[in-house]
Amino acid sequence: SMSIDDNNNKRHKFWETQPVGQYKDVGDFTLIEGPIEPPTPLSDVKQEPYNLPAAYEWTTCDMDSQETCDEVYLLLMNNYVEDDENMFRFNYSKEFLRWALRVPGYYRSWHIGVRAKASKKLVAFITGVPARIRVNDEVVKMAEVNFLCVHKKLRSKRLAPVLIKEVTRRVHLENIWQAAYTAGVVLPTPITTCQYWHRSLNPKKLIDVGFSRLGARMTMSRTIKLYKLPGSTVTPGFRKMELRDVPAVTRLLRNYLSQFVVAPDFDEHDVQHWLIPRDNVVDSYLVESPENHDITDFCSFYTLPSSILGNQAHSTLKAAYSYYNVSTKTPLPQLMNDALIVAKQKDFDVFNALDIMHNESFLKDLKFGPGDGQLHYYLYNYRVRSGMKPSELGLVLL
Ligand code: NHW
Repeated sequence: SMSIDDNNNKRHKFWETQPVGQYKDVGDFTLIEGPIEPPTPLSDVKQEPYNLPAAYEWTTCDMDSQETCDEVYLLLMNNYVEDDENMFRFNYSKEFLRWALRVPGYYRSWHIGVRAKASKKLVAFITGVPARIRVNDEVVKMAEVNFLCVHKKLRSKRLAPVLIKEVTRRVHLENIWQAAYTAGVVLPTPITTCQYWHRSLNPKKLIDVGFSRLGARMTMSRTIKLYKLPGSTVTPGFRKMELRDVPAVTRLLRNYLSQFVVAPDFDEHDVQHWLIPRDNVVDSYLVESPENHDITDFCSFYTLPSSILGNQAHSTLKAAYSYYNVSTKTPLPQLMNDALIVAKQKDFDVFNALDIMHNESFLKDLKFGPGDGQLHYYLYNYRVRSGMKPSELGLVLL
């Protein structure tokens, strides 16, 4: 892997031209927090889409259309993110994509595809959704950019910068000038770098498919015993979140997220969209005090399976990803242990979490192991003081 110096020296022909923190700025504490460049007058924003190679055309993807949703699903299923060893590929479900893209106040024009002119086949994709993100004391309107994908046969042709410029243009047309995104690759310049941790729920399958390995001096049966979980949750008053809980959960979450340097500014509409349970998409649980019915704790995870590439016995890895968790009364490790128990009941193979927010307080105790993947967080056209730690981050992107 590359050292910091190699990254500093690596040229980024596209990213060097963009209003993002550049490597030369890292560690310069004189730079003030805030926009890197001011907004331009809306009338100066380019009115026509950027040029694509002649054989391709832009398309706006209507995620309400079953047909378009299928096309997007298949493009991502076959061409989206893989691990370094090309053993697994994210397999976001259609319901998940609809949830992730049709958010409160979304712009259809930010769901951008590229088609081959002749065949009309969808060959590339990028999306933005609007969000209010707080950075220290400022709440900033941003686009959360995700699902950047170029068909495997069209890689390394500099199509990605065109997609990024086009989504930027369409975000600018809505008078929004900042964005947040994550990537497994190092670009100029992460606001922080996080690590994934994995908690085996079905260790035998994880070992069989090569996701994990039998530990030193471990047998399969000892491993299965090590990761065994109780059959039911232990916290009194632990139950699924319902629509009527939205006001209480919003209060709990807003209060909790206020301590982080970067976090979403959720209102009740956002909480209703992002946290009300949806089958096979997002699960949310809370603790309602059996005495006074106060909502004191909350935990959630989303469902993101991965295709297992080239395994005879298994085709998908069912993974749960830790989302937003708040504890005020139940200790966080106990709350998350209950989350593991329900995830196991729902037949997930693994529970993943980043080392953000207060997650470090439960990862080791609950037998999560560090993964090899890193996730870098970025802001576009917004400078944050350098040296932010993952534990100061309160934002989860899908
Ligand atoms: S990260 C997941 C990205 N997707 C995948 O990894 C899927 C599999 N890979 C691919 O489809 C979550 C292709 O490899 C992609 C690159 C399309 C990734 N972010 O076309 P070229 C997100 O979706 C730069 C940003 O030749 P390619 C977040 C690369 O550094 N930039 O490459 C998305 C180089 O630029 P440089 C990335 O392999 C956030 C240039 O692309 C990148 O055929 C987007 C090479 O282009 C990545 N993940 O296609 C930014 N990967 O300067 C949003 C590569 O180094 C910014 N590159 O020469 C905000 C916009 C909104 C602003 C509003 C005010």
